Amino acid sequence: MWHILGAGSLGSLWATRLARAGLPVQLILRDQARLRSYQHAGGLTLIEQGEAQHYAITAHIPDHPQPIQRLLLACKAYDAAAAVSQLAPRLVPGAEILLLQNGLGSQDEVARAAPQARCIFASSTEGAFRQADFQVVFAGHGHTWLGDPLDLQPPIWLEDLRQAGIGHDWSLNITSRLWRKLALNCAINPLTVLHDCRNGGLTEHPAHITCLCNELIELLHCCGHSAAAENLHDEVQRVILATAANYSSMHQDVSQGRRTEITYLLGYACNAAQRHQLVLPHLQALHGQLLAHLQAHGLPSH
Ligand code: NAD
Ligand code: KPL
Repeated sequence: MWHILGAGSLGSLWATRLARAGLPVQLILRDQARLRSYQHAGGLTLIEQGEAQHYAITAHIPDHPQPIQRLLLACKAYDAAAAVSQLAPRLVPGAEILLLQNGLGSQDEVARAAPQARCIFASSTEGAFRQADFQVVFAGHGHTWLGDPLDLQPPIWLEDLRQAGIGHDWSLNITSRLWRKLALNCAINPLTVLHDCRNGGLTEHPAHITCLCNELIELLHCCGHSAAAENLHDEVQRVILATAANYSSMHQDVSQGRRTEITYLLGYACNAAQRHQLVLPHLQALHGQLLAHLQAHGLPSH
């Protein structure tokens, strides 16, 4: 049984594809009110290339008594630890939690909240957004890397993902992958917010991007992730051009008045720099400006 917490964009994308492959799926929704509106919708709708398919997946709330062996955690990084703490009494010994959160920091928080479980980290380039409640659009096909820094043995359920058509690879260095994605996000996302532009708009700020990349490379080396630093600047430029017409995820969050994952992205990078007594003036200034921008827009700065 796949228990999936969070019927947002990624949770719905995973739930519908697993259910379509005939695999048993149960959604865990926040509370009775959300469960009632889900029941009213009658299930999840996945919209792929303009085609909508409906999946009547069963759902319950966190205090349901059913034990959990395998949990897909599909909430935002800032909700992850609290969500898992709530479910901790239901996790059987040897339970596995698959963590879809972007950035770094929430994985350790979850591991502390559920020490009895095996935590498998994911880094995904898939893209999905909610068109309406319980209706998700599969916007960008991509790939998901999965790994466990404490146990290099892949779990048997990777076969379920293959069956569901979820493109994936087992990574022997998932932490480095997460750092690489975090570095890309730190070089691109905050600047798109501060300049209120699409990713392509950053081609007008090449010197600033170069300074940020140099500091991120220094940080990655210092944190023992030299592989994640390789050709970072080239990849940042490549991503800016390849996604020129898109708004970054952080820009979308801010423009829609949603809380950002700043603590787990730029905030995490700046904290790591501080721990290593590294002075990274451009990154720290960017963090300060982003915090001020969020506060000025009435958004949480954590
Ligand atoms: P989302 O906001 O669309 O969905 C999160 C869902 O979790 C919401 O429905 C929320 O109500 C629910 N939730 C939170 N706490 C809960 C709780 N205690 N119990 C039950 N439900 C709870 O978020 P998303 O876009 O799916 O992103 C999830 C994570 O995946 C983020 O870290 C994001 O950065 C990452 N990610 C998203 C995408 C994407 O395209 N959407 C791509 C790559 C990575
Ligand atoms: O992942 C991204 C995001 O918008 O969050 C990209 C497209 C890589 C930009 O940082």
